[in-house]
Amino acid sequence: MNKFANRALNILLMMFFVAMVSITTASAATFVVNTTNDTLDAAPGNGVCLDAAGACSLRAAIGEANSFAGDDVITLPAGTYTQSLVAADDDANAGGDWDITSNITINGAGSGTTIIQAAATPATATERVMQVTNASTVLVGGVTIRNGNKASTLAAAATTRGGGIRNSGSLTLQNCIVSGNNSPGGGGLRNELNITLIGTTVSGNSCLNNSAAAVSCFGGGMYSNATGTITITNSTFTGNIANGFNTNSAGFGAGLGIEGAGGFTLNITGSNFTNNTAQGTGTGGGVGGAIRYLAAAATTSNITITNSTISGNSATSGTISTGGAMQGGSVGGTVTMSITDSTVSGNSSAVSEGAIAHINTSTGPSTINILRSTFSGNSAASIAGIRNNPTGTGISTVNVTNSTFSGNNATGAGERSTLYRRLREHRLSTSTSPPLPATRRRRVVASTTSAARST
Ligand SMILES: [Ca+2]
Ligand SMILES: [Ca+2]
Repeated sequence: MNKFANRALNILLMMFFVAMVSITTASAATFVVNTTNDTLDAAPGNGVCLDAAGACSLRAAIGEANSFAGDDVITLPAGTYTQSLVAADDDANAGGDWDITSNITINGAGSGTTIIQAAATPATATERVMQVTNASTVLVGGVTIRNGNKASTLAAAATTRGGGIRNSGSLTLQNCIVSGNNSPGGGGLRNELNITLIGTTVSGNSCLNNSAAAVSCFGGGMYSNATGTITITNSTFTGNIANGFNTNSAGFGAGLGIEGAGGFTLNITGSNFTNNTAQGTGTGGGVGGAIRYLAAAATTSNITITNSTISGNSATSGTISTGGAMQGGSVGGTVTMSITDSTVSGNSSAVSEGAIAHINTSTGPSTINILRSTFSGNSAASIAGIRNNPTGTGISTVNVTNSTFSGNNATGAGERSTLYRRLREHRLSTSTSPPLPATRRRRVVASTTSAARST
């Protein structure tokens, strides 16, 4: 291409770019935050972000963007943005959590420098950090979301769902940190539609409640009850806790808990689930150290885990601790889980299933496909590796192809590894392992707790 053709192309590209910019700006506005104060916009909907003091705060920008037509963008510079306006449990962005009610993009300066917090320290706030209240499309990039706290006696209470963010829309978190948040129904994140995490770390969050009664908690890092899609790419869940610390309580899904009555899709790629802890007391226990997955009705759910690592997670204490890495299955529907090019190692359960406890009480089929993956160093008192546990009439199958099972250790004096022993025979096998014979389908997981659901 000669230089004249090059110049013509450049001019054309420039014209195209200018056209695109004008199309974008015609239907939306960009609001640039310039104060860390927590203030209301003085005139929502006029296209200008200004509080009574003449500044643009995060709350004013969200309030203006909620009211102003178009898909708006908020530029959030480095700084620490702390809630100070009070409006308990409101969903109109008047105070407490920042409420998003329209399509908004929030661009932080980076998760190390742009901090959005409910309080300066963990476990002191009475509000979550942020809420997407309806089916809006929201992108939040380059921020830390921290120190939200919605303590409650009820795991299922609507107002207490989600310590960091409660999402009822289609939310993407890109290059964010979600840390130090707490709620009995989703410590860091609570998803009720679609959520995508890209390059995001969910760490040090917890689900617990302050009831004296036997109330369990669901999802230390994230909890989803959606009939939607959960996409986790190049992200990390670490150091989250599901703490069912009340009498006879359970902690479900320390890293991630998913319970979908309408079927769900969970795609995990290039991500790590490490050192998450599920714990409980009495007749309860920890259920799913990294991930708890449960299809709770006659629907179809699909899980893919690719190029990912699940290690060092644990289900501890209580009498039914189960699934050091994962616990779940189907109590009415069909679940297919494919684990490909991944590692499940060093997970432990105080009672049973060091790696995966998979149940199927339904009439439909349930399948785990394991391809080119390694299960090593997992441990439990009973069943170090995987338990495939169909108690309904549905056929449950674990297919293992080109994978390694090594050094998994059942430490108890009672029943040892059932499926694990069988899987070991297929170490480095290119064949497909058949379903367990009926004689090996034994030891029903404690029924009420393992099937328990939040709402
Ligand atoms: Ca305004
Ligand atoms: Ca709210």
